[in-house]
Amino acid sequence: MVNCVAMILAGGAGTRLGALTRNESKPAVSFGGNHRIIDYTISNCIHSGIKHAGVLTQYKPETLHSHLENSESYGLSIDYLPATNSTYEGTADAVCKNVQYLDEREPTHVLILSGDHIYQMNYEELLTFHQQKDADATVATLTVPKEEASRFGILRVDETNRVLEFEEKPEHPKSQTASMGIYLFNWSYLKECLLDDSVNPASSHDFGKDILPRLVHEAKLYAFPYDQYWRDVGTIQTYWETQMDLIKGISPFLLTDQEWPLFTTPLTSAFTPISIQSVKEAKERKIAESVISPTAYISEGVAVYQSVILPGASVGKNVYLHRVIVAENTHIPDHMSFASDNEIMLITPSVVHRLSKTKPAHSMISNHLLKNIK
Ligand code: ADQ
Ligand code: ADP
Repeated sequence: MVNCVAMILAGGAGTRLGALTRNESKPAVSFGGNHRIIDYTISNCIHSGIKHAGVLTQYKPETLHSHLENSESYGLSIDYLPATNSTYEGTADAVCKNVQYLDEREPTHVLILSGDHIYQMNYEELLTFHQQKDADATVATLTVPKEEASRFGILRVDETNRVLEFEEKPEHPKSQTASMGIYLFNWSYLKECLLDDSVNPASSHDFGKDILPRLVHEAKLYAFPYDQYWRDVGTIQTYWETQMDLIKGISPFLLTDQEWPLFTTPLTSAFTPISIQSVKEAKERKIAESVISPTAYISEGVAVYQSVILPGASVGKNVYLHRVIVAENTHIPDHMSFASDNEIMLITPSVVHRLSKTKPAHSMISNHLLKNIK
Protein backbone atom coordinates (compact mmCIF):
# COMPACT_ATOMS: atom_id res chain seq x y z
CA MET A 1 0.00 0.00 0.00
CA VAL A 2 1.17 3.57 -0.59
CA ASN A 3 2.20 5.40 2.56
CA CYS A 4 -1.14 5.45 4.32
CA VAL A 5 -1.33 6.13 8.06
CA ALA A 6 -4.49 5.06 9.91
CA MET A 7 -5.89 7.27 12.64
CA ILE A 8 -8.19 5.20 14.84
CA LEU A 9 -10.70 7.27 16.80
CA ALA A 10 -11.10 5.60 20.15
CA GLY A 11 -11.85 8.44 22.51
CA GLY A 12 -15.64 8.62 22.78
CA ALA A 13 -17.30 7.80 26.09
CA GLY A 14 -19.85 5.39 24.59
CA THR A 15 -22.46 6.39 27.18
CA ARG A 16 -25.23 4.40 25.49
CA LEU A 17 -23.48 1.19 26.54
CA GLY A 18 -24.21 2.13 30.14
CA ALA A 19 -22.27 0.24 32.78
CA LEU A 20 -20.20 -1.59 30.14
CA THR A 21 -18.23 1.60 29.56
CA ARG A 22 -18.04 2.73 33.17
CA ASN A 23 -14.41 1.66 33.52
CA GLU A 24 -13.22 1.47 29.93
CA SER A 25 -13.82 3.06 26.56
CA LYS A 26 -16.14 1.43 24.03
CA PRO A 27 -13.36 0.03 21.79
CA ALA A 28 -11.99 -1.83 24.83
CA VAL A 29 -15.26 -3.57 25.68
CA SER A 30 -15.15 -7.35 25.41
CA PHE A 31 -16.66 -8.88 22.27
CA GLY A 32 -17.21 -12.40 20.96
CA GLY A 33 -16.01 -14.19 24.08
CA ASN A 34 -12.34 -13.55 23.83
CA HIS A 35 -11.81 -10.31 21.96
CA ARG A 36 -12.29 -6.60 22.34
CA ILE A 37 -14.22 -4.41 19.94
CA ILE A 38 -11.11 -2.64 18.60
CA ASP A 39 -9.57 -5.97 17.50
CA TYR A 40 -11.64 -5.82 14.31
CA THR A 41 -10.28 -2.46 13.19
CA ILE A 42 -6.72 -3.37 14.16
CA SER A 43 -6.95 -6.67 12.26
CA ASN A 44 -8.33 -4.89 9.20
CA CYS A 45 -5.32 -2.55 9.27
CA ILE A 46 -2.90 -5.47 9.51
CA HIS A 47 -4.57 -7.39 6.67
CA SER A 48 -4.68 -4.27 4.49
CA GLY A 49 -0.93 -3.82 4.81
CA ILE A 50 -1.04 -0.60 6.82
CA LYS A 51 2.22 -0.01 8.67
CA HIS A 52 1.38 2.84 11.05
CA ALA A 53 -1.71 3.46 13.13
CA GLY A 54 -2.31 6.18 15.69
CA VAL A 55 -4.92 5.34 18.31
CA LEU A 56 -6.59 8.53 19.55
CA THR A 57 -7.78 8.05 23.07
CA GLN A 58 -9.41 10.25 25.63
CA TYR A 59 -12.04 8.60 27.81
CA LYS A 60 -10.69 5.88 30.19
CA PRO A 61 -7.90 4.66 27.89
CA GLU A 62 -6.03 2.34 30.32
CA THR A 63 -7.62 -0.99 29.39
CA LEU A 64 -7.26 -0.22 25.71
CA HIS A 65 -3.60 0.67 26.03
CA SER A 66 -2.72 -2.43 28.01
CA HIS A 67 -4.73 -4.66 25.68
CA LEU A 68 -2.95 -3.39 22.57
CA GLU A 69 0.43 -3.33 24.27
CA ASN A 70 0.09 -7.00 25.13
CA SER A 71 -1.04 -8.04 21.67
CA GLU A 72 1.08 -8.97 18.71
CA SER A 73 0.56 -6.41 16.02
CA TYR A 74 2.21 -8.19 13.09
CA GLY A 75 4.09 -5.42 11.36
CA LEU A 76 1.66 -2.68 12.33
CA SER A 77 3.24 -0.09 14.57
CA ILE A 78 0.65 1.32 16.94
CA ASP A 79 1.12 4.71 18.58
CA TYR A 80 -1.06 5.96 21.42
CA LEU A 81 -2.16 9.50 20.92
CA PRO A 82 -4.02 10.42 24.10
CA ALA A 83 -5.46 13.88 24.67
CA THR A 84 -2.92 14.70 27.36
CA ASN A 85 -2.49 18.44 27.70
CA SER A 86 -5.83 19.35 26.18
CA THR A 87 -9.13 17.74 25.26
CA TYR A 88 -10.19 16.49 21.88
CA GLU A 89 -13.27 18.62 21.24
CA GLY A 90 -14.52 16.52 18.33
CA THR A 91 -13.24 13.84 15.97
CA ALA A 92 -11.66 16.36 13.58
CA ASP A 93 -10.05 18.21 16.47
CA ALA A 94 -8.54 14.92 17.66
CA VAL A 95 -6.82 14.42 14.29
CA CYS A 96 -5.95 18.13 13.99
CA LYS A 97 -4.11 18.04 17.31
CA ASN A 98 -1.92 15.31 15.82
CA VAL A 99 -0.94 17.04 12.59
CA GLN A 100 2.69 16.96 13.68
CA TYR A 101 2.55 13.21 14.31
CA LEU A 102 1.24 12.75 10.77
CA ASP A 103 3.69 15.17 9.18
CA GLU A 104 6.58 13.25 10.73
CA ARG A 105 5.39 10.11 8.95
CA GLU A 106 5.04 11.91 5.61
CA PRO A 107 1.96 9.99 4.49
CA THR A 108 0.41 10.38 1.07
CA HIS A 109 -2.96 9.29 2.49
CA VAL A 110 -4.61 9.27 5.89
CA LEU A 111 -7.32 6.79 6.74
CA ILE A 112 -9.70 7.85 9.51
CA LEU A 113 -11.23 4.86 11.30
CA SER A 114 -13.40 4.22 14.31
CA GLY A 115 -12.32 1.84 17.06
CA ASP A 116 -15.84 0.60 17.70
CA HIS A 117 -17.03 -1.09 14.53
CA ILE A 118 -17.43 -4.80 13.86
CA TYR A 119 -16.58 -5.71 10.25
CA GLN A 120 -13.94 -7.02 7.88
CA MET A 121 -12.68 -4.63 5.26
CA ASN A 122 -9.71 -4.49 2.98
CA TYR A 123 -8.83 -0.81 2.97
CA GLU A 124 -6.72 -1.35 -0.16
CA GLU A 125 -9.97 -1.58 -2.15
CA LEU A 126 -11.03 1.76 -0.72
CA LEU A 127 -7.67 3.24 -1.70
CA THR A 128 -7.88 1.89 -5.26
CA PHE A 129 -11.37 3.38 -5.64
CA HIS A 130 -10.16 6.70 -4.22
CA GLN A 131 -7.23 6.82 -6.66
CA GLN A 132 -9.37 5.81 -9.66
CA LYS A 133 -11.75 8.68 -8.89
CA ASP A 134 -8.85 11.06 -8.35
CA ALA A 135 -10.67 12.08 -5.18
CA ASP A 136 -9.57 14.45 -2.43
CA ALA A 137 -11.56 12.43 0.08
CA THR A 138 -13.62 9.24 0.01
CA VAL A 139 -16.17 8.07 2.53
CA ALA A 140 -17.10 4.39 2.87
CA THR A 141 -20.86 3.85 2.76
CA LEU A 142 -23.52 1.24 3.03
CA THR A 143 -27.26 1.05 2.58
CA VAL A 144 -29.16 1.08 5.86
CA PRO A 145 -32.86 0.43 6.60
CA LYS A 146 -35.03 3.56 6.29
CA GLU A 147 -36.01 3.52 9.95
CA GLU A 148 -32.37 3.57 11.07
CA ALA A 149 -31.10 6.20 8.63
CA SER A 150 -31.33 9.13 11.05
CA ARG A 151 -28.65 7.51 13.27
CA PHE A 152 -26.04 8.04 10.52
CA GLY A 153 -24.45 10.59 8.27
CA ILE A 154 -26.60 10.37 5.13
CA LEU A 155 -25.38 11.04 1.59
CA ARG A 156 -26.83 11.68 -1.81
CA VAL A 157 -24.55 10.68 -4.68
CA ASP A 158 -24.63 10.95 -8.48
CA GLU A 159 -24.18 8.03 -10.91
CA THR A 160 -20.38 8.28 -10.62
CA ASN A 161 -20.62 8.10 -6.80
CA ARG A 162 -19.59 11.70 -6.37
CA VAL A 163 -21.21 13.03 -3.20
CA LEU A 164 -23.82 15.73 -3.84
CA GLU A 165 -25.03 16.19 -0.28
CA PHE A 166 -24.02 15.06 3.22
CA GLU A 167 -26.21 15.52 6.28
CA GLU A 168 -25.17 14.32 9.73
CA LYS A 169 -27.97 12.37 11.43
CA PRO A 170 -30.81 14.17 9.64
CA GLU A 171 -34.28 14.04 11.14
CA HIS A 172 -35.76 13.37 7.70
CA PRO A 173 -33.15 11.35 5.76
CA LYS A 174 -33.22 11.89 2.00
CA SER A 175 -31.59 8.55 1.20
CA GLN A 176 -30.54 5.26 2.74
CA THR A 177 -26.87 5.67 1.82
CA ALA A 178 -25.07 5.98 5.15
CA SER A 179 -21.56 6.94 6.13
CA MET A 180 -19.65 4.23 7.98
CA GLY A 181 -17.52 6.91 9.64
CA ILE A 182 -14.51 5.69 7.58
CA TYR A 183 -12.77 8.35 5.54
CA LEU A 184 -9.74 8.24 3.26
CA PHE A 185 -8.03 11.58 2.60
CA ASN A 186 -5.09 12.82 0.60
CA TRP A 187 -2.94 14.05 3.47
CA SER A 188 -2.09 17.43 1.94
CA TYR A 189 -5.79 18.11 1.47
CA LEU A 190 -6.83 16.91 4.93
CA LYS A 191 -4.18 18.99 6.63
CA GLU A 192 -5.33 22.16 4.95
CA CYS A 193 -8.92 21.35 5.76
CA LEU A 194 -8.26 20.64 9.46
CA LEU A 195 -6.23 23.79 9.93
CA ASP A 196 -9.01 25.86 8.34
CA ASP A 197 -11.62 24.24 10.53
CA SER A 198 -9.58 24.72 13.70
CA VAL A 199 -9.89 28.51 13.44
CA ASN A 200 -13.60 28.49 12.67
CA PRO A 201 -15.39 29.45 15.91
CA ALA A 202 -18.72 28.17 14.55
CA SER A 203 -17.37 24.63 14.10
CA SER A 204 -17.71 21.77 16.58
CA HIS A 205 -14.63 20.22 14.89
CA ASP A 206 -16.35 16.96 14.05
CA PHE A 207 -15.94 15.04 10.78
CA GLY A 208 -19.63 14.21 10.44
CA LYS A 209 -21.06 17.53 11.58
CA ASP A 210 -18.56 19.99 10.12
CA ILE A 211 -15.95 18.60 7.74
CA LEU A 212 -17.92 16.29 5.45
CA PRO A 213 -20.83 18.69 4.74
CA ARG A 214 -18.27 21.34 3.79
CA LEU A 215 -16.26 19.02 1.53
CA VAL A 216 -19.28 18.42 -0.69
CA HIS A 217 -18.88 21.96 -2.03
CA GLU A 218 -15.15 22.41 -1.74
CA ALA A 219 -13.60 19.11 -2.76
CA LYS A 220 -13.85 16.01 -4.88
CA LEU A 221 -15.68 13.86 -2.35
CA TYR A 222 -16.66 10.33 -3.35
CA ALA A 223 -18.68 7.54 -1.74
CA PHE A 224 -17.19 4.04 -1.74
CA PRO A 225 -20.04 1.50 -1.67
CA TYR A 226 -19.12 -1.25 0.79
CA ASP A 227 -22.41 -3.01 1.54
CA GLN A 228 -21.14 -6.00 3.48
CA TYR A 229 -21.53 -6.96 7.13
CA TRP A 230 -20.76 -3.94 9.32
CA ARG A 231 -22.13 -2.95 12.71
CA ASP A 232 -21.62 0.03 14.98
CA VAL A 233 -22.10 -1.49 18.42
CA GLY A 234 -23.37 1.68 20.02
CA THR A 235 -26.19 0.45 22.23
CA ILE A 236 -26.79 -2.50 24.56
CA GLN A 237 -29.27 -3.85 22.02
CA THR A 238 -26.88 -3.69 19.03
CA TYR A 239 -23.99 -4.96 21.16
CA TRP A 240 -26.09 -8.01 22.02
CA GLU A 241 -27.49 -8.46 18.49
CA THR A 242 -24.04 -8.27 16.88
CA GLN A 243 -22.89 -11.11 19.13
CA MET A 244 -26.01 -13.14 18.43
CA ASP A 245 -25.18 -12.73 14.69
CA LEU A 246 -21.90 -14.58 15.35
CA ILE A 247 -23.69 -17.70 16.48
CA LYS A 248 -26.82 -17.51 14.34
CA GLY A 249 -24.71 -18.01 11.24
CA ILE A 250 -25.02 -14.41 10.05
CA SER A 251 -21.43 -13.39 10.77
CA PRO A 252 -19.54 -16.43 12.10
CA PHE A 253 -16.69 -15.53 9.72
CA LEU A 254 -15.87 -12.69 12.09
CA LEU A 255 -14.44 -15.27 14.45
CA THR A 256 -13.47 -18.14 12.20
CA ASP A 257 -12.21 -16.74 8.89
CA GLN A 258 -8.82 -18.37 8.25
CA GLU A 259 -8.05 -15.87 5.49
CA TRP A 260 -8.75 -12.90 7.74
CA PRO A 261 -7.94 -14.03 11.26
CA LEU A 262 -8.36 -11.72 14.20
CA PHE A 263 -4.95 -10.80 15.48
CA THR A 264 -4.50 -9.46 18.99
CA THR A 265 -5.82 -12.43 21.03
CA PRO A 266 -6.18 -16.14 20.26
CA LEU A 267 -9.56 -17.64 19.65
CA THR A 268 -10.71 -20.00 22.36
CA SER A 269 -14.22 -18.83 23.03
CA ALA A 270 -16.85 -21.43 23.70
CA PHE A 271 -20.23 -21.57 21.99
CA THR A 272 -22.29 -24.59 22.94
CA PRO A 273 -25.37 -24.74 20.77
CA ILE A 274 -27.59 -27.11 22.70
CA SER A 275 -31.23 -26.35 23.20
CA ILE A 276 -32.77 -25.76 26.55
CA GLN A 277 -36.07 -27.42 27.38
CA SER A 278 -37.06 -25.96 30.69
CA VAL A 279 -35.40 -24.71 33.79
CA LYS A 280 -36.70 -27.64 35.80
CA GLU A 281 -34.83 -30.04 33.54
CA ALA A 282 -31.61 -28.08 33.80
CA LYS A 283 -29.89 -30.50 36.15
CA GLU A 284 -26.57 -29.79 34.53
CA ARG A 285 -25.46 -26.84 32.45
CA LYS A 286 -27.60 -25.97 29.46
CA ILE A 287 -26.16 -23.31 27.24
CA ALA A 288 -27.73 -22.32 23.95
CA GLU A 289 -27.30 -19.44 21.54
CA SER A 290 -24.95 -17.71 23.93
CA VAL A 291 -21.50 -16.21 23.85
CA ILE A 292 -19.58 -17.23 26.93
CA SER A 293 -16.15 -15.84 27.65
CA PRO A 294 -13.59 -18.57 28.31
CA THR A 295 -12.76 -16.83 31.56
CA ALA A 296 -16.36 -16.86 32.80
CA TYR A 297 -17.41 -19.59 35.19
CA ILE A 298 -20.77 -21.33 34.89
CA SER A 299 -21.87 -23.58 37.79
CA GLU A 300 -24.01 -26.70 37.62
CA GLY A 301 -27.74 -26.57 37.16
CA VAL A 302 -27.54 -23.41 35.12
CA ALA A 303 -29.53 -22.65 31.98
CA VAL A 304 -28.22 -19.87 29.77
CA TYR A 305 -30.14 -18.86 26.69
CA GLN A 306 -29.49 -16.03 24.18
CA SER A 307 -27.08 -14.35 26.54
CA VAL A 308 -23.60 -12.86 26.58
CA ILE A 309 -21.36 -13.62 29.55
CA LEU A 310 -18.29 -11.42 29.73
CA PRO A 311 -14.80 -12.19 31.06
CA GLY A 312 -14.41 -12.89 34.76
CA ALA A 313 -18.15 -13.23 35.39
CA SER A 314 -19.46 -16.19 37.34
CA VAL A 315 -22.89 -17.72 37.46
CA GLY A 316 -23.99 -19.62 40.57
CA LYS A 317 -25.96 -22.86 40.81
CA ASN A 318 -29.51 -23.18 39.48
CA VAL A 319 -29.52 -19.84 37.78
CA TYR A 320 -31.63 -19.19 34.69
CA LEU A 321 -30.50 -16.49 32.26
CA HIS A 322 -32.40 -15.44 29.16
CA ARG A 323 -31.56 -12.45 26.90
CA VAL A 324 -29.11 -10.88 29.29
CA ILE A 325 -25.57 -9.53 29.23
CA VAL A 326 -23.56 -10.33 32.35
CA ALA A 327 -20.93 -7.60 32.73
CA GLU A 328 -17.27 -8.34 33.46
CA ASN A 329 -16.52 -9.66 36.93
CA THR A 330 -20.18 -9.87 37.95
CA HIS A 331 -20.94 -12.74 40.33
CA ILE A 332 -24.49 -13.99 40.16
CA PRO A 333 -25.22 -15.94 43.33
CA ASP A 334 -26.99 -19.33 43.44
CA HIS A 335 -30.71 -19.29 42.58
CA MET A 336 -30.81 -15.73 41.32
CA SER A 337 -32.27 -15.66 37.81
CA PHE A 338 -32.65 -12.98 35.17
CA ALA A 339 -34.82 -13.38 32.14
CA SER A 340 -36.29 -10.91 29.72
CA ASP A 341 -38.43 -11.62 26.69
CA ASN A 342 -37.70 -8.49 24.73
CA GLU A 343 -35.35 -5.73 25.89
CA ILE A 344 -31.86 -6.96 26.79
CA MET A 345 -30.99 -6.78 30.49
CA LEU A 346 -27.51 -5.73 31.53
CA ILE A 347 -26.48 -7.40 34.78
CA THR A 348 -23.77 -5.67 36.74
CA PRO A 349 -22.50 -6.13 40.31
CA SER A 350 -24.78 -3.31 41.46
CA VAL A 351 -27.87 -4.90 39.90
CA VAL A 352 -27.04 -8.14 41.72
CA HIS A 353 -26.41 -6.24 44.94
CA ARG A 354 -29.75 -4.42 44.77
CA LEU A 355 -31.64 -7.59 43.99
CA SER A 356 -30.01 -9.55 46.77
CA LYS A 357 -31.53 -7.08 49.23
CA THR A 358 -35.09 -7.69 48.05
CA LYS A 359 -37.05 -10.48 49.65
CA PRO A 360 -38.33 -12.99 48.74
CA ALA A 361 -38.03 -12.85 44.96
CA HIS A 362 -34.26 -12.85 44.28
CA SER A 363 -34.94 -12.99 40.57
CA MET A 364 -35.98 -10.80 37.67
CA ILE A 365 -37.99 -12.81 35.22
CA SER A 366 -40.59 -11.38 32.85
CA ASN A 367 -44.16 -12.49 33.64
CA HIS A 368 -44.56 -13.91 30.18
CA LEU A 369 -41.53 -16.18 30.54
CA LEU A 370 -42.52 -17.16 34.06
CA LYS A 371 -45.79 -18.59 32.69
CA ASN A 372 -43.86 -20.66 30.14
CA ILE A 373 -41.44 -22.21 32.53
CA LYS A 374 -43.88 -23.11 35.32
P1 ADQ B 1 -20.96 8.60 15.57
O1 ADQ B 1 -20.64 7.14 15.68
O2 ADQ B 1 -22.10 9.14 16.35
O3 ADQ B 1 -21.15 9.00 14.03
P2 ADQ B 1 -18.83 9.83 17.08
O4 ADQ B 1 -19.58 9.75 18.34
O5 ADQ B 1 -18.20 11.12 16.72
O6 ADQ B 1 -19.66 9.45 15.84
O7 ADQ B 1 -17.72 8.68 17.14
C1 ADQ B 1 -16.88 8.30 16.09
C2 ADQ B 1 -15.65 7.68 16.69
O8 ADQ B 1 -14.80 8.67 17.21
C3 ADQ B 1 -15.88 6.69 17.83
O9 ADQ B 1 -15.00 5.62 17.68
C4 ADQ B 1 -15.55 7.50 19.08
O10 ADQ B 1 -15.04 6.66 20.10
C5 ADQ B 1 -14.50 8.43 18.57
N1 ADQ B 1 -14.51 9.75 19.20
C6 ADQ B 1 -15.58 10.52 19.46
N2 ADQ B 1 -15.21 11.68 20.00
C7 ADQ B 1 -13.86 11.63 20.07
C8 ADQ B 1 -12.86 12.53 20.56
N3 ADQ B 1 -13.19 13.72 21.04
N4 ADQ B 1 -11.58 12.12 20.51
C9 ADQ B 1 -11.23 10.94 19.98
N5 ADQ B 1 -12.10 10.05 19.53
C10 ADQ B 1 -13.41 10.38 19.57
C11 ADQ B 1 -20.08 8.81 13.08
C12 ADQ B 1 -20.26 9.76 11.90
C13 ADQ B 1 -21.54 9.43 11.14
C14 ADQ B 1 -21.49 7.96 10.71
C15 ADQ B 1 -21.29 7.09 11.95
C16 ADQ B 1 -21.13 5.63 11.59
O11 ADQ B 1 -20.28 11.10 12.37
O12 ADQ B 1 -21.69 10.26 10.00
O13 ADQ B 1 -22.69 7.61 10.04
O14 ADQ B 1 -20.09 7.48 12.64
O15 ADQ B 1 -21.04 4.87 12.76
P1 ADP C 1 -16.57 -30.34 25.38
O1 ADP C 1 -16.66 -29.37 24.24
O2 ADP C 1 -15.23 -30.97 25.52
O3 ADP C 1 -17.70 -31.30 25.46
P2 ADP C 1 -17.84 -28.91 27.50
O4 ADP C 1 -19.15 -29.18 26.87
O5 ADP C 1 -17.59 -29.30 28.92
O6 ADP C 1 -16.64 -29.47 26.68
O7 ADP C 1 -17.54 -27.39 27.40
C1 ADP C 1 -17.72 -26.65 26.26
C2 ADP C 1 -17.04 -25.32 26.46
O8 ADP C 1 -17.62 -24.67 27.59
C3 ADP C 1 -15.55 -25.47 26.74
O9 ADP C 1 -14.86 -24.54 25.91
C4 ADP C 1 -15.37 -25.09 28.16
O10 ADP C 1 -14.24 -24.27 28.35
C5 ADP C 1 -16.62 -24.28 28.47
N1 ADP C 1 -17.03 -24.61 29.84
C6 ADP C 1 -17.19 -25.83 30.38
N2 ADP C 1 -17.54 -25.77 31.65
C7 ADP C 1 -17.61 -24.48 31.97
C8 ADP C 1 -17.91 -23.77 33.16
N3 ADP C 1 -18.21 -24.38 34.30
N4 ADP C 1 -17.90 -22.42 33.09
C9 ADP C 1 -17.57 -21.78 31.95
N5 ADP C 1 -17.29 -22.39 30.79
C10 ADP C 1 -17.29 -23.72 30.79
